[in-house]
Amino acid sequence: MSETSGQRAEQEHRDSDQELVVVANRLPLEYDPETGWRPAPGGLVTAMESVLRDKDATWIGWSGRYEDDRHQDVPPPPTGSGNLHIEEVLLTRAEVAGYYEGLSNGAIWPLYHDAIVTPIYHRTQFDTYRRVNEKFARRVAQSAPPGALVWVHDYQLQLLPRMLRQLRPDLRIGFFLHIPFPPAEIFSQFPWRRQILEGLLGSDLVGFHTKDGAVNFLRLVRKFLALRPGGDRVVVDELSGTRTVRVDAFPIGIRTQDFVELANSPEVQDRAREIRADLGDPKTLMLGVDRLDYTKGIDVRIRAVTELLEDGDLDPTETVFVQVATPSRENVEEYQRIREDVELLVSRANGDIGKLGVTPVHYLHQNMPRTELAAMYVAADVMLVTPFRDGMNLVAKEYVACRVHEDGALVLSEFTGAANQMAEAWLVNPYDIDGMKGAILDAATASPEEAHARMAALRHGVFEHDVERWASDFMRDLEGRRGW
Ligand code: ADQ
Repeated sequence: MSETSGQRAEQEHRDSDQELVVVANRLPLEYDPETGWRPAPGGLVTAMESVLRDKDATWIGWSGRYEDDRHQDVPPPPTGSGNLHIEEVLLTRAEVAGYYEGLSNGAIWPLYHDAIVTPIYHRTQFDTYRRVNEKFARRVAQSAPPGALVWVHDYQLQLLPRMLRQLRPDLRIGFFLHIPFPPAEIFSQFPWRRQILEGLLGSDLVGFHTKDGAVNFLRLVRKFLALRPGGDRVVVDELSGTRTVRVDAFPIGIRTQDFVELANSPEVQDRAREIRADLGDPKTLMLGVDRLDYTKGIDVRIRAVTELLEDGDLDPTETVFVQVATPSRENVEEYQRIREDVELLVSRANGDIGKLGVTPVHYLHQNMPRTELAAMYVAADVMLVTPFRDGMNLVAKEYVACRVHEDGALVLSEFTGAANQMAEAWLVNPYDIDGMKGAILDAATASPEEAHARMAALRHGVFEHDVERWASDFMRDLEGRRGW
């Protein structure tokens, strides 16, 4: 199934010879003192690989080097690899603190995730956010060939499309938001809401994961900019005449084939058996895999599992829960707090329900190679994905892709973008702990027939909507091949 959509994507990329410029906060490279610059792991890089494979492209982003410390012996990143040209934007420490850690991760991130922690609005940080967006815009304006396609990514760069259009009206600009776009009741509190909406409308195409995100954006444009969107289009007046902006949903997927191959490999199969054996061959192995972020609902998930074990609904001698949490944004205070909360919950659970030689909750605060992650997915009987809010959630899709025998159970929060496409999962409201406990128990004790029926349907959807389809749908609309 994925091959069909992959072949279609490749054909479509070959059909277009316009050059592509990708703009994102980070470059797809990272520096390792031992080996030098190497490809950075991460969702965006993987997602963009299929688009970048057959096109001449430039990727503009921050490398992680600071402009004001003379790079402490870190050499500049290579400017090219294959047909991808790399352009580094250097930021000062003050810029990173204000633009990235401050406004992006202290204000926009929580606001766009239902304000589940209080967003902090600092005027000086918005000023820095604006200046860094300008810096990126100037760099793109200098580098982009005439008439190029520019694909801007994510919440750190929402002002950029308008700034870039003013500098380079010849470019075709697309913007994709990887996180949710909130409804008016929440978005309206943002002190610089007009600037954000106007910034995004500098694009020709604005993409979200879900229809809800697109509808929220169109409503806000009507409310605060007094524009009258018609369907998925907004007509904006400019000095040079009117211009049409298209707004739509493009649900991201994963590279399904990669996960299938990994899951089928003898190395991963062996490792999965080893993991189960190391955990004492439990009857039920439950798994959570997330960046350690307060939006992911790791804390409520641990509470729900702990209560099930305490109540005796699940037997602690036969059930093991493994939570993998990737270190994330450790300079932001709320992230230090969630780490402490999670670690306290894990140690309480083991203190209360564990026995000598019986550890019901395992917690790994570390990054993992893809193969190890795939082995975890293969080993786990039940996958728990319970965010309070999530743009899409790729972990849910990765687990499903790895279940090559069409078994296993996915418990999924209805507040993820993924839930729109994964109705056959055990859907839960993470704010309702009793409901969540019931769903986890049902998933853990489902008949093999029910689990199989659900998993087969989930796999169909994940293969159908893979990342190549996401990228080719977005590119097709950006190039105007769908007709405007
Ligand atoms: P994230 O919030 O980072 O992404 P998610 O979509 O789940 O969330 O992607 C996480 C990725 O990191 C997955 O590919 C996963 O395999 C990987 N990962 C997690 N833990 C890991 C570990 N310990 N070691 C190695 N890899 C690990 C943002 C949005 C999401 C949206 C994506 C893509 O918040 O809603 O789905 O972008 O648009």
